[in-house]
Amino acid sequence: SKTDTIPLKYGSHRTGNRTDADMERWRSYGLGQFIHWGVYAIPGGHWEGKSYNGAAEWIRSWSGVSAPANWRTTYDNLYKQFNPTDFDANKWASQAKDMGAKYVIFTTKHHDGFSLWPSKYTDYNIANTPYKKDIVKQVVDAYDAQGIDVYLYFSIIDWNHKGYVSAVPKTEADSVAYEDFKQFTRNQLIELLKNYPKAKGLWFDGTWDAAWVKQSKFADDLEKELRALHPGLIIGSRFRADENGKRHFDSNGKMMGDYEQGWERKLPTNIEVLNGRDWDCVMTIPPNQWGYNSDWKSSYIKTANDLTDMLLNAVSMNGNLVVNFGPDGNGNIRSEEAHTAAKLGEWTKLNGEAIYGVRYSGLPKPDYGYYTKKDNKLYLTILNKPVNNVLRLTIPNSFKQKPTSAFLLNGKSQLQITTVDMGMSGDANVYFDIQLPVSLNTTSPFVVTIELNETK
Ligand code: JFZ
Repeated sequence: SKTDTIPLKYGSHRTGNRTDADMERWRSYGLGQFIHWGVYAIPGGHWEGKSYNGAAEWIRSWSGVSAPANWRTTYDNLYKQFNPTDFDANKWASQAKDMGAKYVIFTTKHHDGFSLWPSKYTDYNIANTPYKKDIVKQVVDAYDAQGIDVYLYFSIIDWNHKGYVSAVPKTEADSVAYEDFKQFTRNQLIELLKNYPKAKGLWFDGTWDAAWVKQSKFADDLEKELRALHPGLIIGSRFRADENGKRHFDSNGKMMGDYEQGWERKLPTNIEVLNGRDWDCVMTIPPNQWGYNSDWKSSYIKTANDLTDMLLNAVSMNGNLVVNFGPDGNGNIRSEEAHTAAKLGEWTKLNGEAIYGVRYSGLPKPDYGYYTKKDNKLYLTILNKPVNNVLRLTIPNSFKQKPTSAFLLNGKSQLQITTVDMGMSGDANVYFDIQLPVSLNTTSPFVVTIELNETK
């Protein structure tokens, strides 16, 4: 509903969502996996015996670690010890498949600048570790073999590159160095797309620096170049800013990129705020740890049920939920994460119909759970089972379809559904009651499938 009132060269180049097959596929994923892995997995949130509460992948920047004597000589030399002998990409991929993930976002390079592929453009890469082998290639091939689409996470922030700066360069020397950094960034991105053509998209991060925000022309040209190199490429809204420094949405309020990437560890509370846009939510299992932190004891760890709730919250509003994993320095996925993935997988295997390829139902959200919809099927995932075992459906008159029958999705047992006459004239809704079996004694979310017919 926004009109382009401000002329822009480097704003959004599209109105509305993409309609091609690649984006349709993205839209049907429902559940994804994020993996944060790099040399920060070695310290695992601890440095010289001290525990750092911030996100473990940021440890290089915390005071104490960031003292020059430390990071130049110690953190940036961790790669010389990086030898994850237990790493098995096929094991990760089959675990992701069992969880029900349809796509994976993998950190090819986080803020520290360490490249998990043998990049020609920096020595700070996997080839120069004792491990030597290309990790990005193994991840791409293993996940692809399992039918899981791969997206490459790439941080524009690069603490290891000499020309990288956060603030707008002030001196001539800094500007020259920053130009060199921009070309390095471009080279690495082209290299990634050429090396790993199976990748479906790029997931950008670390794009908030004032120096990068100023690069509207460079970033716009680069995005076009990357798209031309890799038709169908999917890029989120967190890559570039327009010429007025607006990120995610340009100065006219139009989204830049193919989907909204601003839902980081948070979920929209209603469909209206999304304005019909595609979006994903990336979620940590602890409150805020992406990379491996050996100490999870001091904070709340989300359960598989918590994640199921968030997954339904996302898909009920046309979004994807991406659950993060932080493997340790040896390449193992920690037991807590493996357990949660397995639990979530048990649920997605039984109830996949309610989460994959579904859309926003068009109905108001019920208090006891979430609706998702596909064609003439409405799925009601219940997280708060009513104590009277009756699900009252409130269907606005404006909703074109009406319920005809109801089933428990897993088990397929039919449930009684009755029309409720409230005896109120001029009511904007019609009501239906679904009787749940009184014997249904479950502590897990469950799905009721409601069949709909067309009504006038
Ligand atoms: C960034 C990274 O700094 C972090 O380490 C992790 O990789 C995460 C996925 O992305 O952190 C962010 C990015 C964006 C917001 C917050 C933290 N944001 O938009 O609120």
